[in-house]
Amino acid sequence: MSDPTQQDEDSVHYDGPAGGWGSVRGMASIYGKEWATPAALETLARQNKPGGFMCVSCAWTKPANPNPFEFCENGAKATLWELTSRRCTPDFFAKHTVSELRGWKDYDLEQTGRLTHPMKYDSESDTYVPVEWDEAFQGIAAELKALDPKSTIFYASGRASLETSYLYALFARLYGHNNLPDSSNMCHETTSVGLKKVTGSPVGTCVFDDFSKCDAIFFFGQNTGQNSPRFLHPLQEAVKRGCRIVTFNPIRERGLIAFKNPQSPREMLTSKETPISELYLQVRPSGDIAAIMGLCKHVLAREAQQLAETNRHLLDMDFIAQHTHGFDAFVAQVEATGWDEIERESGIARKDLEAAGDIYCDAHNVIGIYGMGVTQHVHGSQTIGMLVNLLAMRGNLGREGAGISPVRGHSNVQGQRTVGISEKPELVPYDKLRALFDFDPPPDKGMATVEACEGIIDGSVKAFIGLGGNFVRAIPEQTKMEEAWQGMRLTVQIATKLNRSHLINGKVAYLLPCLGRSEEDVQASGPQTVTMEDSLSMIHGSVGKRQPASAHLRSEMAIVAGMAKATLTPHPKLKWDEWVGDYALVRDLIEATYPDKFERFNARMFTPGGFYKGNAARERIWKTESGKVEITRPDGLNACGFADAPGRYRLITLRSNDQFNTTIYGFSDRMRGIEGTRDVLLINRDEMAKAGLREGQVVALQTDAEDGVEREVGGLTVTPFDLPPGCVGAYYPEVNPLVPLSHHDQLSKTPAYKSVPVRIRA
Ligand SMILES: Nc1nc2c(c(=O)[nH]1)N[C@H]1C(S)=C(S)[C@@H](COP(=O)(O)OP(=O)(O)OC[C@H]3O[C@@H](n4cnc5c(=O)[nH]c(N)nc54)[C@H](O)[C@@H]3O)O[C@H]1N2
Ligand SMILES: Nc1nc2c(c(=O)[nH]1)N[C@H]1C(S)=C(S)[C@@H](COP(=O)(O)OP(=O)(O)OC[C@H]3O[C@@H](n4cnc5c(=O)[nH]c(N)nc54)[C@H](O)[C@@H]3O)O[C@H]1N2
Ligand SMILES: [Mo]
Repeated sequence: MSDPTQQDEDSVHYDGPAGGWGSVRGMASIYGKEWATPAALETLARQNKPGGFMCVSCAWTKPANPNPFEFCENGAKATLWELTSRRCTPDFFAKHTVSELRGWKDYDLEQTGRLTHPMKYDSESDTYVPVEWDEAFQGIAAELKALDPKSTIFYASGRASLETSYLYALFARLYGHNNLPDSSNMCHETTSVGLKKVTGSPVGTCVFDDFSKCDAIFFFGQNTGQNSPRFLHPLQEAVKRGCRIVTFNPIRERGLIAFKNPQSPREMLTSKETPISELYLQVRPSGDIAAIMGLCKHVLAREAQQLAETNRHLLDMDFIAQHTHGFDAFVAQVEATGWDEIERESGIARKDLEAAGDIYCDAHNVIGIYGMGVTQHVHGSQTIGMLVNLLAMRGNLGREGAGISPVRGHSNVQGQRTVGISEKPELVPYDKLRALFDFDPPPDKGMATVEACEGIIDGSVKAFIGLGGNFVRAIPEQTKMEEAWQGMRLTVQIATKLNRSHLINGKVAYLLPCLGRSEEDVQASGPQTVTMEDSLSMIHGSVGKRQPASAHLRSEMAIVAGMAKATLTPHPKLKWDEWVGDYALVRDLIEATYPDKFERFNARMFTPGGFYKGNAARERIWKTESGKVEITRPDGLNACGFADAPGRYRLITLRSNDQFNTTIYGFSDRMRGIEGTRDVLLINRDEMAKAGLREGQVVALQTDAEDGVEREVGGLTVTPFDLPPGCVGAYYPEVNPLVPLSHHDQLSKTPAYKSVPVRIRA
């Protein structure tokens, strides 16, 4: 059994707990670099508080009784990143051609600071030149009017508010398409499709209170300490009251091993830290289906034993009878699956899976948590199905203190889906849109991220608008995409900071700078509030107070409405100017479109802890095909979709502790002990020896796919790291050129970024 306190001594590692002085130092290093205004601390003190502003980092919930400082190291970095005093001005663009900037690193691009002026690409000088807002809107409108709406893409990156997102989706449909890919197409689309298929709900069933009532938590592929650090506080509380935590992750992530609360002076001054996981199992990448199969097998063995000894069931027979469909067929599959196969595919010993299974059986209330380690695989949806199967066995769904809880990414990514950013017309109440705006929304399904990329590559997509994000850097198949991108007629990027996607331009290209969420947004009716939905389906108002980075910035609402007004035929029901003047009017529209979720929206938006959007699955109403929880059977035991072969590794693409997606804050992956560089190839020492590699050697990775495309990323330094056999790790987005576009979850098309077949070229 793997002991959470043991580390592979030979590998680079960080000994300290997550949180602790390291996290304070992490913040301090950013304060030093990016400390912008004396009032930054005041902004941080308002972060994630009722009436305050909602963090632009992760989507973790904002509790009703916040900590004195309800922010984490990474939330502080995200805020300070936005509040930087550096400015990326027209002067800067005059000095650097776009071709030159394309040679810069992601880090250096964003270090230029906040964008200050609307800019248009001038192909003659190969530079961005300033443009007036109205001229930009008219120019964009002229291009859009000349194009077939179905050949255009409106992307959203998961940050823009509910109000802006609602208008953005409305703009797309009025203009004539459903091509609304969202960053969630690259992360939790597996949840939106896979979890919905089996529970009827596209989101998790847990609320905050459940974390104080559960007896065990099972983590699959979610890195709490780094990607949703505020979640460590309720986790620490849970552990202290006896909740048992089991983690499945190929990497021993510090946050799930031990936590020292940086907000507790006592813990900071003593050496006290809270161990988090009682059992930490280093599953092979893509081995979770097998691991959960093992857990289920042990639950069935315990059921048989308990029934024989006590004549009482361990399984929740009432739940299974009333609420599930397909249970018996699944039991037959579990029984037919041998332990040899389970051990081989999961990389975990039977006795360890049995020990984890015992923790599951001995707990009354169990929560299953997952993140990208589950969703970004060829069979990610099937893995979610397996987790639901496991939870269903003992009725751990739709009950207090139990349930399934995917941890979302961007701060409003879940909310964007809720208010209509979706390529699927059936998810949007078209009857309501017809009644409110007098038009017929397009009936046909639109393009999500993978289809959008296919369309850009084959030339059928002519225009791309990006509401935030760094699409070209975040997607798979980057090399081909960058070439094809330049064949588009129009590209528009709405952004706060310069990134690579702004440098790969269509024939006509605009770069439109917007306000950040921490900044004051004053419109005709006065200062505005925007709203978000967090990972636990709570809706919160957010008020920015900081002075905007430049007088020329516009809010995302104003930019979206500006483009829409210039493009669309005027209609008395389309009140773009009034809506921008008072966002409360847009909240009324959201309420009118989704009355069950947003009742009394304006009145409730400052409810401490947010107001709950509701979730039928939590009430045990299953909106699935059978009207019950669908108990599914996986096609096989590995989730990676390819076979093992000599010299072939499963590549995990990783986030460091010093980045937010494609935004690189720095080069310190503190909790993994990797400092000063991101160009590394992580691999364990046995594999190094087998492959004849030495520490510090510089190698290249090549994609091991037989599709005729050569994909290679070089300059990676071999770094010994505690990983399971047969896999390697490297940082996202640097290795994104290695991911084939066709390598995605079968059901939802979420790119399979966590198990890419590669070989090493020395
Ligand atoms: N600071 C910070 N916060 C963030 C982000 C950020 O970049 N930085 N990004 C935001 C976004 S958009 C998202 S979607 C979330 C992402 O947050 P997470 O869901 O935590 O995503 P990752 O860090 O990509 O991967 C999670 C874990 O999966 C593990 N893993 C890899 N393969 C497997 C596997 O096959 N099985 C299992 N069980 N585990 C595996 C990895 O070791 C890693 O620890 O975080 C959000 N929050
Ligand atoms: N290999 C690999 N690839 C991945 C992943 C992975 O794990 N591995 N993860 C995937 C995931 S989960 C996601 S979510 C995607 C992320 O994909 P995106 O969401 O497209 O990318 P981000 O890096 O979050 O976008 C950063 C940019 O957003 C802009 N920005 C920041 N704040 C604001 C704002 O308030 N408004 C506006 N308009 N713009 C703003 C800035 O210009 C910044 O440069 O990447 C995916 N790609
Ligand atoms: Mo994400």
